Amino acid sequence: MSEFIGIYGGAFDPPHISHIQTAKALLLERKYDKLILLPSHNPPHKMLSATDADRLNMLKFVTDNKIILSDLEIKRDGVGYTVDILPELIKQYGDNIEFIIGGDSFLNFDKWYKPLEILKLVKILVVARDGEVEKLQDKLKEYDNIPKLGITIAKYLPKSMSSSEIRNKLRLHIVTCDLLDKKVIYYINKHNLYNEYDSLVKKLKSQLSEERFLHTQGVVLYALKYADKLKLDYNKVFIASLLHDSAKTGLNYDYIYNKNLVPIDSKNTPVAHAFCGAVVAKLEYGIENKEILDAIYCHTTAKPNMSQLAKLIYCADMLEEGRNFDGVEKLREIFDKDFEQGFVACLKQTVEFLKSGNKEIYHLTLDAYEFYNKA
Ligand code: DGI
Ligand code: FE
Ligand code: FE
Repeated sequence: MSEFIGIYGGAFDPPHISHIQTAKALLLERKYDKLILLPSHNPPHKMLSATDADRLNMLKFVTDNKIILSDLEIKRDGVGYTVDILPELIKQYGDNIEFIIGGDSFLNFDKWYKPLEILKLVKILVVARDGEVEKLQDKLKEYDNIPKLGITIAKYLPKSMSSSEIRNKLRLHIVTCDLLDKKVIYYINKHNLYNEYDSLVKKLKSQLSEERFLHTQGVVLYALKYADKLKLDYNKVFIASLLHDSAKTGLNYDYIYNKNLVPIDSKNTPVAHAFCGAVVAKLEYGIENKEILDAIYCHTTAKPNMSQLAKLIYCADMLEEGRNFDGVEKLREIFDKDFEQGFVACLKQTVEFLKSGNKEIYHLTLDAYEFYNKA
């Protein structure tokens, strides 16, 4: 009988603690002789991703005598379907292979390329997330009468950890000791991975109070969580949310008013920093993109006819994890379910808050309120 081999594929961009814990736990639970880490291939120069070489190097810190790294998929170059790579894995590791896939992938398994072929080549281990198990058991029943080597749902439930959120945190200089192995962190720092926004982040950090910078990090993380879903450009979302409060420094921005770059009636009001922020982002941070500058401009007041990007920054500013005003949870729920409704609810909440405090409301805020309540 050939050795029992678990194959654990993924982007590992970067490999995090939960990847490592999962590998070790599955090794024990399934009694594999070896577990193979199989990083996927990224096209060269793929934006905002570590290269194949760097991901291989980071994974080397995770390996030991039972956890083995394979560059098979990376070396193949070009898109590889699972069904095509399996014969190569069998050639190398023998025919007693269990292929590990996530619960969410298994729910779409019938839409994979040639799923029935896959089932004849290898066993499948489905790794569920908390709360997914029942749904997966139902799904598994659909394969009862289909020829296969075996499908098992792992008992081990991995801690949910997202590599994309970790990349965002690294870009924002948020400490990730609880998410990444020390050696991986050291490698990332040494090789300047995930540092695309370093100069902006450093400059901003030196200009804002600690508290304001913390809030800003929260806004960026919150906004980025929705960038894909809203089909917004990652870079625009990152920069607009990063620089939205770039004029909240306590410095004097009279030069902006003296040059008439923003409406004079906003001077010394709570909305001034948003208008000035757009100018600061342009002149002091070198941001030229109109959409980004516009989103910064209206992040406090909102305005009629906002772009999706501007709405997202407006809401993320209000809903980031550091906010704890009454009703914020409810607003987050609405926003998570329906972006447009969430935006209108945020706007409404702000106007009602200002009214109840008898604060003067800036005319652009009132225009926005009227515009979106008619719509
Ligand atoms: O800069 P932040 O504190 O992160 O948040 P923000 O830019 O939304 O705005 C700061 C404050 O401005 C907040 O307490 C709400 C208030 N604000 C928003 N629109 C108006 C306003 N204040 C007045 N007086 N008038 C407005 O139209
Ligand atoms: Fe602000
Ligand atoms: Fe803010």
